[in-house]
Amino acid sequence: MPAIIILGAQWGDEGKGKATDLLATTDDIDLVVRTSGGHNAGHTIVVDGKKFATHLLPSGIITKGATCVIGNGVVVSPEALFRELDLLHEQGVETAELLVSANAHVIASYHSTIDKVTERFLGNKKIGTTGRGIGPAYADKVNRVGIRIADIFDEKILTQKVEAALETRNHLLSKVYNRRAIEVGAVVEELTSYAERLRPMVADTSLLINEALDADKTVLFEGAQATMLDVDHGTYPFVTSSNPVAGGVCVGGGIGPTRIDRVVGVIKAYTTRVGSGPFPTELFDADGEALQRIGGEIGVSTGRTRRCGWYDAVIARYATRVNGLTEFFLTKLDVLDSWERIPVCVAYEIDGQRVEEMPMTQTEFHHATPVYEYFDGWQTDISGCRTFEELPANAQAYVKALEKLSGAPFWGVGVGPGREQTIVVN
Ligand code: 2SA
Ligand code: GDP
Ligand code: MG
Repeated sequence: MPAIIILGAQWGDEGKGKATDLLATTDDIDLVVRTSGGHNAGHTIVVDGKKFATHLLPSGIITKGATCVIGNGVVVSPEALFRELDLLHEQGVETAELLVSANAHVIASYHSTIDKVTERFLGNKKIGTTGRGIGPAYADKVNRVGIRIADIFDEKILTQKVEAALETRNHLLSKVYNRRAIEVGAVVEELTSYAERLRPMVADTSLLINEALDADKTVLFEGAQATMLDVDHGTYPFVTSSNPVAGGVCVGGGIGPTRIDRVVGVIKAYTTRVGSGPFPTELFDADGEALQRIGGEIGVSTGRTRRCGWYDAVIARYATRVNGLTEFFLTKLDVLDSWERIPVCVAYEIDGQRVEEMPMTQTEFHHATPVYEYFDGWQTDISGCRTFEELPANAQAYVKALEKLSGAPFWGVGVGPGREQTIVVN
């Protein structure tokens, strides 16, 4: 299976890092590629009880042997990139080889300033961004005033581009937000300071990925954020500014859709969300608090508490549809160990009507209330189970029911954060 996509089927933090690490370790992966987002992502990998976090770097960075690639669709903060690499080295990790697309867009410190200032300006209408400058960097890209990695190596071109980018930004900062203008020279100096360390990593990553696929090598595309945070298919405007869906992998990696063999949607046995926006199965009671506590639902990048709710099969079916999922990887089943009865949202009720599919408009989605079916819990510790048959009968029935409701087969089930705490079903 040469090209595999791993992506988030809900609102992020489903355990994509663990799924990537698992495949990278067991499937002889040659390349692990990031194609969207930036250091807003937070992936946790637990190996032999030791915890590692990646943000901008692909999770494959901790697996020796694989080459890691940051594709053209990613927004790259060189500062975050080197901070992350240095931290992993301090932790004694022998990192994999890393290549960065010459065409990836750059996040400079002013993007993060604009992100935070804009959020403050929005007040209670804020998106709840990570404050990492992701939205402003993608806005510059689409506005055709972005700075790309290749620009860092030519000071004359870089200066012209920074001037163009800051023209509108400074107008907004001084006239609307009453802030001091950002100086062109300071941004140029900031970015050129990374040139020397960055240079050996820069590559034509689209060519590299396509050549690897031509040579029948295995390429793993590691998703960041998730389907419901997609700028086109998510809960707009409460989304990130990129396309974390499967289609985004083609654009952000520079490959055609015919090259993809498997699309794996990672999905939790319940649902979480960080930041603002609608969330039909969200819980505001003791169950919500218990999911948050038992699941350790805290943002890996910002330390924010994640909102928690029950499994939403409407979202699962939607993720199957917009990504063309070939399979799911179900994570965190063990978090549900203590419940006597587990609700699952099988449909919505919107203005008195039962709705089986994701509604067409955001207004309808804001009005959606969950229709629940209830499943018996197993009330026993499943973290030591390694085969499907070892799971208690009620846990097996829960997994089988979710699979039937979600629209694609379940390939694996996670019963703990460790690499080995996984059950392969199919
Ligand atoms: P942004 O910063 O512009 O991408 O924010 C826009 C929305 O996207 C959400 N978002 C995320 N949601 C879940 N996990 C993410 N990564 C970190 C993690 C988040 C953290 O793994 O825990 O540490 O807080 C992530 N990145 C972006 C964000 O919450 C906004 O709703
Ligand atoms: P990502 O952004 O999708 O990579 O996910 P995060 O790393 O942000 O959040 C997922 C969290 O769940 C991490 O702390 C993982 O270590 C943890 N995790 C992953 N799979 C499982 C599982 O099956 N069970 C439990 N209990 N934790 C898991
Ligand atoms: Mg995460």
